[in-house]
Amino acid sequence: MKTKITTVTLNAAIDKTYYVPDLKKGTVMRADKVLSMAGGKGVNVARVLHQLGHPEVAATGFASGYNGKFIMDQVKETGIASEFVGALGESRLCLNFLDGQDGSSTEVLEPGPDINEEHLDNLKRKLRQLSEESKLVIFSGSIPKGLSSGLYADLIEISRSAGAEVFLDASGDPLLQGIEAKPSFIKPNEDEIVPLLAGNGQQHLYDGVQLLMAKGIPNVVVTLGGEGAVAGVGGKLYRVRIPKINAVNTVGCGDAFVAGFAYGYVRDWSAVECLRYAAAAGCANALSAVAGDVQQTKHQELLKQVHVEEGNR
Ligand code: TA6
Repeated sequence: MKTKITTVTLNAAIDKTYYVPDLKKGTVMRADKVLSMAGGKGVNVARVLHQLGHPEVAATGFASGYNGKFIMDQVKETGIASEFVGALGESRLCLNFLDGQDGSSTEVLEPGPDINEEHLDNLKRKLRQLSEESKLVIFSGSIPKGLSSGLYADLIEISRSAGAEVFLDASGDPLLQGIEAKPSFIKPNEDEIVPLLAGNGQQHLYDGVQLLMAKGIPNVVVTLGGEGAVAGVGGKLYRVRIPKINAVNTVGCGDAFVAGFAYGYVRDWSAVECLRYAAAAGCANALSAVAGDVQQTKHQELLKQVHVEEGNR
């Protein structure tokens, strides 16, 4: 039986977190501390899956230049199979400025490298091979400039025809087009559900989730930051409630959520167990200084404090 989970990060990054005592636009600021981590959404998902104890995790996507080497080296050192393909120029830096005054986070994300037809063919070949070996393939994050926003739909088709199940965590057009390829899981943002239906409020979110399930997507989750999440799994609706925590850095919480859900999903856990595990992973990530980092002890502790109820209240 296959156990491998492959994550796909088309625009892999080095996530740099700057601790700035008092962030002020238009001034010169000196950072107290800087942390650098291999990132981009799929890389974060891979790292958290590994930290949660999933035995076989691979990461692919585009990585190039000095930054790409940093990303691939760190992925390998973590114990994740690095299966990236090259592109032209430098992989991007994603900068996150944490303000010491109010704890807010301000992100600046570079566009990323140039990708031509040959690079794309290499990625498709690599993806086909990894999908044959994998139980689940998770596509996460933005599509690099110059590539079609329908790309996820094509890649999902490749993975599925090679025998893997597929999760998609994207936004905007890549998500809307990717939905047409019916991935097994999506995690739209609250504001992406809004254009799907008229009206607003929480009931509206449940209607959006139901509509997406009716389109043939069995697992739909909308995370709501400190308010937890609403979800639709196998035709039923769920409300996920999380404890109040003192968040250190919320960047990567969504990725940790996806990793937690995937961990349970490939083990055929119930909807409630998958959602509980996922939400606890998201919360645990917020307690770490770096993006996409879940400590087992914190995760175990938080698991006891997450509550998942069936229904739309
Ligand atoms: O989810 C957080 C994060 O993965 C950051 O680490 C940063 O790299 C960013 O998202 C990239 O998102 P994007 O959607 O542009 O691929």
